[in-house]
This record gives sequence, C-alpha cells and structure tokens, in this order.
Amino acid sequence: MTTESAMEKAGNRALGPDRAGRIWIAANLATTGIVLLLMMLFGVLMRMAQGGWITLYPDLFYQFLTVHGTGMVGIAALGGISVMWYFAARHLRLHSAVLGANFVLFLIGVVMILGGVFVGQFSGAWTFLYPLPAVSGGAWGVQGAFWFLFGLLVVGVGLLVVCLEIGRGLIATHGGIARALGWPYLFGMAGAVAPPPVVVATAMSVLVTTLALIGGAIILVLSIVNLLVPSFVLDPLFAKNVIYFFGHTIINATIYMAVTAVYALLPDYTGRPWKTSRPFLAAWMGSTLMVLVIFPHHLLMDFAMPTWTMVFAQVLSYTNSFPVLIVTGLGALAIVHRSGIRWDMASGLLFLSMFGWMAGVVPAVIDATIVINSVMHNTLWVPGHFHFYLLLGLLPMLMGFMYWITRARDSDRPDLPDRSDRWIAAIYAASGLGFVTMFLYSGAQSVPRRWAEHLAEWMAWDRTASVFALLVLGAATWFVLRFLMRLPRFLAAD
Ligand code: HEM
Ligand SMILES: [Cu+2]
Repeated sequence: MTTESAMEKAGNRALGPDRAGRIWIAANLATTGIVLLLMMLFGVLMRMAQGGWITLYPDLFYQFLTVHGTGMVGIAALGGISVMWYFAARHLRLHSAVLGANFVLFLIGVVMILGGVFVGQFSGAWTFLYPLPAVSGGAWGVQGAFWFLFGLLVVGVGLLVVCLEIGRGLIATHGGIARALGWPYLFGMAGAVAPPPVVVATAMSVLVTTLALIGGAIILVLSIVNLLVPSFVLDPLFAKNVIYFFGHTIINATIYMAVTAVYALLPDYTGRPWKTSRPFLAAWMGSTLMVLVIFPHHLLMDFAMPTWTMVFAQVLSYTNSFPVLIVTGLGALAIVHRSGIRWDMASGLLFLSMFGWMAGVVPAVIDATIVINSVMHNTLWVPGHFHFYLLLGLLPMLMGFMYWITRARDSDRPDLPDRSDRWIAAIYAASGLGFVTMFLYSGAQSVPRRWAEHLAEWMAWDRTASVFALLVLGAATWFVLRFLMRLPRFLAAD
C-alpha cells in the first residue's frame, strides 16, 4: 500500500484537482507541449545557423535567442507548476480558478513578449541585463524593450498568484510552511508528523519561487522606470544580483516542482511507499535555504563583487546540489530495485529524468568552481550544463506526467505495448545526450556562447549538434502529438 492510499484511508486527503482544475491543467500542458516544440524549432534554427547550414541575420538570431530563452524558461515554469498543482491537490483544497487566471495572464504576457521581440526588435536575451534594455545601440527602441519587460512582469504575476494560492493551501492544511517542510518533525518536536514527500517538495518550490518572483518583479519595474525615465539609474551590480537571484532560482524551482511526479508516481507503480525520512527532510531543508543564496555563481567574473560572496557561492553550490539529488536518486533506485515495476512510457521517462537531473548537475557544479569558471564563463559549456538537466531531467518529468495522465483507464481500450513509443524514447534520450555533449565539448574548446557567427573551425560540432537537435525535435513532436491525441481521456476520467 502506498503512503497516499494509506492517507486516503485515513480520510485526510483531497482527491486531486476538481473538474475545473483538470481543465486548466489540460490547457496548461497542451500549451506547454506546443510552445515547447516551437521553441525547440527556434533552437534548431540557431544551431544550424551557427553551423553555417542556414543564414540567419544576426539581428534575427538574437531575437530567436531571446524568444527561445524566455519561452523555454516560461514554459518550464508553466509545465512544472501544473504538475505540482495536480499532486498538491491530492493533499490540499485549492481554488482552481487561480490556475485559470494564471493561464490567461500567461497568454497575455506571451503576446506582449512576442510583440516586444518580433515587432519591437528587442533582443537583449531573457536575462534583460541592466542597462541593456535602455541602451541598445540602436538595435531596438523603447517600445520593444517595454513590451518585453512588461510581458515578463505579467507572466510573473500569474505564476506568483498560483504560488500564493498553493501556499495558502499548505498553511490551511498543514498549519504553516515550516510544518509542510517537515521542520518540526526533523527537529524531533513532540507530536510532529512527517508530511508526505509531495508536500515537502511543493512547500519548498512555492517558497523559493515566491521570493524569486518578488525579486524579479522589483527589478523588472525598476528597469521599466529606467527605460521610461532615463535619468533614473540603478547600480548595475545590484541589478545583476537581483536578476540572477530571480533567474537562477526560478529555473531551478521548475525541477523541484516537477519532481513531485517522481515522488507521487514511482510509489504507485511499484506499490512501495516513499517514506519521508529525516535525511530526506534535512536535504530539502538545506536546498530550501541554499538555493536562494548561491546565485552569485553567475557573477564569479564580476571583480567588483566581494570575494566572500564568491567563496560562499562556490561552496554552497556544491552543498546545495547534491543532498536532494541523492535522496531523490537513491530513493528512486531503492523503490524501483526488484520491485517488479511495470515499465511503461511514464515510469520509463520518470526514471530517465533521474539520470538526466543527476548527471546534468555535475557539469553545473564544475562551472560553479571559481578556477574553472574563469575559463568556462560565457562558453557553450554553460548552455551545455543547463540543457543537460532541462532536456534530459525536467522534460522527461513533464513528458512522463503527460503520458501518465492520458494513460488508458479501465473503461478505455488498453494501450497496446507500443514499440514505436519505446524506440522514440530511446532516440530522444540518445540524441538529447549527443546534443548536450556537443555543447559541453565546444565549451571545453572555449567556443563562446551567445554568438550568432561561428568560426569555420567550430562548425563541425555545430552541425553534429544540429542533427541531434533535429532528432530531439522529432521525438518530442511524437510525445506531444500522442499527448494531445489522448488528452480527451484525461478530461473524461473521473
Ligand atoms: C531541441 C532542443 C533545443 C535546442 C536545439 C536548443 C538550442 C539552443 C541554442 C542553439 C541556444 C543558444 C546557445 C548559444 O549561446 O550559442 C540555446 C540557449 C538556451 N536554451 Fe535551448 N535548445 C533546446 C532545448 C531547450 C530547453 C528544453 C530549454 C529549457 C527548458 C532550453 C533553454 C535555453 C536557455 C535558457 C538558453 C539561453 C538563452 C540565452 O543565452 O539567453 N533550451 N538553446
Ligand atoms: Cu545558478
């Protein structure tokens, strides 16, 4: 019996999202799938342009880069939050209208962002580093930058509202965020109970995302004021700190959100509970605190930063990353080992995500090492590490969840054991690995990141990467089409 069904017996479990919640989750995930493919296409085009196979004028390349980065981070957040909402709603009573409001704000924000980039020509990347939006050297005007920044703000407000609603639910059901994180139990307080893993991960994600979004909103508003009133200036180093506090935290949180699928579903598949142990709670407590303060690893080359912040960033990057990975990775292995687990697309993709996340953190931590960063900074090593855990960690979590919610129910014709699905999953994993390896290898050869034009000597790697990227895009298209075609099952269930 799983922990969750035990809780159900005890009667203290909401039964998952209500009808409206399911509709909004379906809308979010359908959007996630389609936007994902579109953004991948932009990525393929950029990589092919770097390899000299197609011509993208640099202004268009940087617009693609901006849209790809912003779009991918935004869609990772939308997908992650939908997965987390689904599982959180098994434990909390949530107001589904909030998820709908976020969906609408998201779409409005995306239209503004696309207008800012493709009409207003803004191409200052998703990190909108101050004072770039206002100082473009004629590449774009105030309008383009304004709609981009404002659109980002609208998307952020939508996500913030969702976080506040889940936070409210956690407080109402568990009596506070600290309790939902299991801190009283961790410290052995009398009468404290251990919250289920899904609740712990949700509490952590909601807390750090809320702080990140508030930071993001502040710096976006300040940047907009600077744009409209140029005499209002910021300290660029302060601005960079806030931007990376926001950017680092939000993209990391998307994985912490989506990992709820692993915690909830592997026990269902194996019939073994995922118990909340003290090491588990301690690891999540460490990450909750540390993920918020390690962002200076993005500023290791900023000589004006105080040295101690850099030393902290390096040390805490190491100590932040590994504990949660270890409790999750080992936990998953322990649950799966000799369990007679039924391997299907959902469980297979979730298991792949464990590999992608764990392996991808290694090049990340290497880059957070000061002596290495002084060589690797601004090379393709950087997109190499984050594509690793996003493409092979986060995305398989989202895709696995998409397969799972659209699986055959009792009333459906059962899914045939589909060999084409498995082949496609193998192609996705292998070509994804090839694609990120080309980024990492190029980075190790000091090929700079964010360059529209590459030297002839680098192009062989760019071209190899382009072939892998096309295969990834093809496999992802298959996953998304499968999901969209089976979506009515999810809406009809229950
Ligand atoms: C087929 C899949 C993908 C391809 C072909 C692709 C390609 C690219 C390329 C060529 C770049 C620019 C690298 C450079 O600096 O020269 C890039 C940057 C980036 N990609 Fe991807 N990507 C893919 C998937 C993803 C996914 C799944 C995510 C996140 C969920 C993602 C997030 C990003 C981000 C955040 C950047 C940084 C943008 C910047 O430097 O401002 N990508 N990608
Ligand atoms: Cu970071």
